[in-house]
Amino acid sequence: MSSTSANAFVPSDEIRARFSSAMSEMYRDEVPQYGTLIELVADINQRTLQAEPELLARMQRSGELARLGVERHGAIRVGTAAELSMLRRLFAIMGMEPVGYYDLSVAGVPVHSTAFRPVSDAALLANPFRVFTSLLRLDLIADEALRAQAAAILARRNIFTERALALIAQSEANGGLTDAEADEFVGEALETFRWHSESTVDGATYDALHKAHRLIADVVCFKGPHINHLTPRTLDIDAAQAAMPARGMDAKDVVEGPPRRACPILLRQTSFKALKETVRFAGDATGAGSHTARFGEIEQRGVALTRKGRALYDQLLAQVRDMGSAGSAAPDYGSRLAQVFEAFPDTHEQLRRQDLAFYRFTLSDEGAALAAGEAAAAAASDLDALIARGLAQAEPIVYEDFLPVSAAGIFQSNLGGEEQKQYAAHAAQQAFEADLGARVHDEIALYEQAQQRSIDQLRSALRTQAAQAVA
Ligand code: OOG
Ligand code: NI
Repeated sequence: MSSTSANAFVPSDEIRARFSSAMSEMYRDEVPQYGTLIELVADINQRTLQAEPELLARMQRSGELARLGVERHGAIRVGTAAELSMLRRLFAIMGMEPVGYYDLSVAGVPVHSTAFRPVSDAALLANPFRVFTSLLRLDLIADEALRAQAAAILARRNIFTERALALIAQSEANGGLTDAEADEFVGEALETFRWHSESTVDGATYDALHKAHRLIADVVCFKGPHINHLTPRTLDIDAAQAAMPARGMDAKDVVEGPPRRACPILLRQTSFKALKETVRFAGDATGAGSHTARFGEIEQRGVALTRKGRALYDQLLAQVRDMGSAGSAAPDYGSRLAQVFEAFPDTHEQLRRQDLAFYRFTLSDEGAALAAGEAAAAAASDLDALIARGLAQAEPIVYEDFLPVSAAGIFQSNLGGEEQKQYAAHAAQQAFEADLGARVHDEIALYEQAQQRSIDQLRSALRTQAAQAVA
């Protein structure tokens, strides 16, 4: 490739931004209630920022304010290894790589999943769009004949357009896509995620698969992996949850994840429940059936936790669940959650000093103005000392990933009812990666590296300052 044509390629961040906005537009058309949710979240974010000038200032500093409005994730479910690995290639064109492994079988959902997302600091800041992607585990269907039938149905479909496949291959060969090709690619990729109200199977087949698990019917009976929700980021999920019914939304009973805190950690999520939609089954010209799959979700993101912090989170959450159910049948869930999580430190100072959460360290204005000798000494001193002296500051690194227990709660509430299937829980990460055709990134390692990079940059800036002043 000559450098001139390479220069004409559209950056992957830009393709991702175009794709995520096209997806959002398509979903708003398909599911008007999602548009209402977006408006609600925008209102609440604006009010929160007005009420919390400190939050506003911090988000401005970190560059996060600019991405707040485009902040979202989506989710899809596929049926075969071939579909999953082609999706990996499709998302790679948009700078999205598989991060994390989520075993949902523990929660009675016969899938395992990863999230395709940008990984570098700059790419995340440019546009953080992620797609939670689940692969159906046919091996968890007990009925052998039904399992074979599902596999045969899946083997017959092709979820990608010819042109999308050609553009993926072309981008891989050439190292990118031109402006016109990128637009074409976005349009073609979108086709894969579109809703199809016509099922590829007859009503009896749908019913049989549905009976095995609603999710199996959702994956197997349609032409493609329709996007099943999109998720804007809210700065106050409790306010958004409370405001949903007034805007006509049937909100999920509980907010998933940690309780409300002064220092938000990880991820809190809630959704409006999936809508019942009309579908037509193959060979059935007269009657129309229905299918429930698509919903809208909101998320509030907090600081990413270290392995130690995550272990504490998992332990406390398990404790809350051991005390009773997490569903609508448990009106005391919120208070149990709040009570147990009192054991999780709730100032950024404590979270950082106890090595529970990740931070991005930057020089303060004072730090950047240090004279040569002082800069040299500062470069060698430890971070706590620099922070105590006001020479450096620690900004929370936002958690960009998902939580398996929360994801299970989101799945469950949108599968209708309190359906609980028992599967022998066994994570199958290696099998998943073989199907994907790649290893998934270890999400915690990514945060560790981001924190370390910020420390290296801070020290190197101080050293440069020391050297320059001497010269
Ligand atoms: C995915 C549910 C998981 C989340 O935000 O945790 C998810 C699905 O229902 O396909 O999106
Ligand atoms: Ni989601």
